[in-house]
Amino acid sequence: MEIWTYFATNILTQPAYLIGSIVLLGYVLLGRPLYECIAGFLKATVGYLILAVGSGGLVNNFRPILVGLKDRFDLEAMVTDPYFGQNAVDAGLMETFGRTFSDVMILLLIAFVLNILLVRFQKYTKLRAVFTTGNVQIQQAATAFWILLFCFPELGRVEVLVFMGIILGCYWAVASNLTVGVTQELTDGAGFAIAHQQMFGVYLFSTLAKWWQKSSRKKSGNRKADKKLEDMELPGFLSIFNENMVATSLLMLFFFGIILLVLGQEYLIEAEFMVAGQSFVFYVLTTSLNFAVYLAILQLGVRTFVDELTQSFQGISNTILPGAVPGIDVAATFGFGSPNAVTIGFLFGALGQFLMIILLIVFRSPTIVIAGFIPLFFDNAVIAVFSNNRGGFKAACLFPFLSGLIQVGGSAIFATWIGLSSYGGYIGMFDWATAWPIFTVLMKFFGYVGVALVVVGLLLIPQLQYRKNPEGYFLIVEDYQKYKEKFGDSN
Ligand code: ASC
Repeated sequence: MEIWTYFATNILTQPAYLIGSIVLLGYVLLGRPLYECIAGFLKATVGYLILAVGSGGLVNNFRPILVGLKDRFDLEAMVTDPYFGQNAVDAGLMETFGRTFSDVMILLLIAFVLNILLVRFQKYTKLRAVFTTGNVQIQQAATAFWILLFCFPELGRVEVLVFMGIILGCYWAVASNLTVGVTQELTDGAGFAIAHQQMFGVYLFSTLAKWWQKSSRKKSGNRKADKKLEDMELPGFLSIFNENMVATSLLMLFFFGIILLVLGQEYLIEAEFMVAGQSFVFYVLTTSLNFAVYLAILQLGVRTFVDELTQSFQGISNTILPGAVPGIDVAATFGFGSPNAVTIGFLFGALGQFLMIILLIVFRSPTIVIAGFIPLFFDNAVIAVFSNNRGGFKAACLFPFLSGLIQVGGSAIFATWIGLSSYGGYIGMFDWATAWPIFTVLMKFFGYVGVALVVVGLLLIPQLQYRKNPEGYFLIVEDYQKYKEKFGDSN
């Protein structure tokens, strides 16, 4: 157990080292010389750490600004953010259920091993993805623990671990597997899937985007599709938006300019965002431009490690886990497709979230939501990236907007029902405002039968995917170029 805890604390829950180790193992299995294995490990780990600097920079700079709205106006509100969600679970567990949760590492062991076994027995399970994003697994485990106690307050320690291990292990394997095809399509066969918190959302909106593209082709009669963001050339002064860094800077200046103005200089000084005497104009400018800075860092990180991962994973998928792909952080997709989609997704997601927050206030919802940065940005940006890739620019605007509405509406209703809202936070990510509430309804109303329904229902999903194209289902990960020749590049 000590060895496992050491591994889980330092590697499994630290994706940079987990991805680095996977690359190392992959190269060793490929029989590469030791110095190449070490170089691969270093490049992958450094690349992932760079990605973490980018995504951490975004989170640490922009989350406090959005949460500032709560302080500034003294609101009784719940923040939708995975870290706030985890804190809320910690704060409420003892009072609500008389429990503490210290078995996270054992839980991760059960779920991780189950995920690997499900992929190992792929012949029967049809599962292809191994979830490697340990930092989000912990947040999800905390929320799932609360949900399980809400459904089964009497459950003993061992039963909790077994149920959660099975449900989470299946969710990670199945939902990540759902994104394999669309991610191969986006990245032209980079050989990874998404392992994060909006995997059902990515699949849902990618499917809708494909359908949208088909119907807009039909309507136009001449097989003209909606344009993708990267194919649009804006004319005249608008052409400055063609350049991603300029577009991001201008749009964020507008977006955060308004929010910072609403917060006001006085509050910003009082809350120590600014120091007295500092120029407000330049503070707003620097803060907004930093968005483009961190985004550029994030994309550099992706470029640094994805190549290594793609090559080295062949070593693993040729030997110990045939037909497998690693599921990695959603931010890795921001290095593909149109970089402007990331910005567009964030803004339209914000529009949807803010509209739903206004509706909550108008209809006197018992729970008011403050939009947390992580669901707002990472969910909606990725939904836009995939929607744009399949459905074009309009889909990249509409779907994040819908997702924004759903994230806030779903989280407000669900967190109120299960009692987490009164502790100030909820994870708020797309799957946790949609799929998990459905699992919870099943378990709450059908008891153990409900648990079985969730597990069987999840395990059926890859079977249905496989049925749709048995010939291409494994080929898409084994040899994407061959897959494209056979089936075209849209699956
Ligand atoms: C999350 C979370 C983060 C970010 C990061 C995105 O859900 O907890 O820290 O998203 O994984 O790169």
